[in-house]
Amino acid sequence: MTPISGSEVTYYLDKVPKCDKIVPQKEHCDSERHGIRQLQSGWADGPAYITQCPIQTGQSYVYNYTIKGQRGTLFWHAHISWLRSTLYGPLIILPKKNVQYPFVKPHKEVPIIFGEWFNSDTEAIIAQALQTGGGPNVSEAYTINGLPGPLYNCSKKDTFKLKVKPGKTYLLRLINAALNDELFFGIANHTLKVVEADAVYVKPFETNTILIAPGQTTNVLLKTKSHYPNAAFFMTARPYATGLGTFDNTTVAGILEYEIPSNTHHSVASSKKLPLFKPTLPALNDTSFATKFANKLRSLDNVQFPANVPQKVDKHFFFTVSLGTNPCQQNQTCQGPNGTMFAASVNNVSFTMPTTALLQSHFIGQSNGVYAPYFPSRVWFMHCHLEVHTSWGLKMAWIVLDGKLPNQKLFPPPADLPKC
Ligand SMILES: [Cu+2]
Repeated sequence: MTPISGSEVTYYLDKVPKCDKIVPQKEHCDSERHGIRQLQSGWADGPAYITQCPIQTGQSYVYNYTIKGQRGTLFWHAHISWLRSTLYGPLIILPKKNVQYPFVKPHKEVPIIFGEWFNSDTEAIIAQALQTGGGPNVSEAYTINGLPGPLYNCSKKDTFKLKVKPGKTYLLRLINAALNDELFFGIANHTLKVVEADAVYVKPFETNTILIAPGQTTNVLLKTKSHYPNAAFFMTARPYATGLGTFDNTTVAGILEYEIPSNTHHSVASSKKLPLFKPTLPALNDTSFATKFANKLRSLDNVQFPANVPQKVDKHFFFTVSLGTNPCQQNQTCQGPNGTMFAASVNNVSFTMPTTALLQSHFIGQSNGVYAPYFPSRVWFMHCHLEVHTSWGLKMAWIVLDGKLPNQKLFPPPADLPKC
């Protein structure tokens, strides 16, 4: 499989509605703009069989929605089965014109998107796992901007290189688009300043390593060394894993390279022999680091960017999220723990995908057997972003009824919404 490197889509805030267009190559597909608040545009949210039927083979579909009150790094990805393994890209919302970042203006902005590389078809991998009940085969490599880097066999020429100038500040927009793995990331001999997470500004803090879960984004400032360092620096990512299952225990590396100053006498040859430093990442199961890192994330909460969280709770919900097993069917042998089948659930229910989109089937009024009791005005898919857990059933749908106010109602679906 060949990863499709994401084309960069830039959105400006609060202007005319913008669209993005996903053209699937060979399989049924649909895509989600991960993290966009779809205000009265729930039909454009994307998850297959939740807010729409999949885009059929050879077809394209244009999503039409307006972004309001959001800016930062998000990403878009396919949202059916495991197709997002190759179909994803950055979605960058710039601040409104003349609105500054709440941090130093970067010299340059660079999206860095982590992916997961499989040598075989990911649809076959998950189909096999669901049949046998065992854990799916793990990926062969991780990638940075589609490139696995020199720590894998024969991949030296497929290395992401970030060329920088001394004494500048770079904004790295980190996105974890891997399917199943939380990742540590660091750059040798450099400190990162975290300034944003999931398109929300945070209280800046410095760290050598960041931890980023699949589906998350983190913006960091990288201040380069004041002088040409006569060295190059690996930037590496590898998983944080504490479970019992198997996982891809490999390391992806890119290289941070300083531009050779024009007033010095470094030849091209000598630049190739530069020492290459490697970052030290936490141990694979360093939960103490993970906890400390998560505890540092605080909203910026200043006058310009207040943390306006709801202070009054109208209704409390209680959820249990679990990873467990189902018994093996008779006359079958299963490859889950002790001959069982892996399963996951929310409130002890493993969600089974419907065959018609929940939102659509309802709105059209054909809810026989698909969705019966009420009129769901909006449907939001809540699921684990470790895709294997979602496949095992760790997913559910929220149904939001129409409110009394005009802006609390769902519009009719777009006329060209794909059909099941
Ligand atoms: Cu997502």
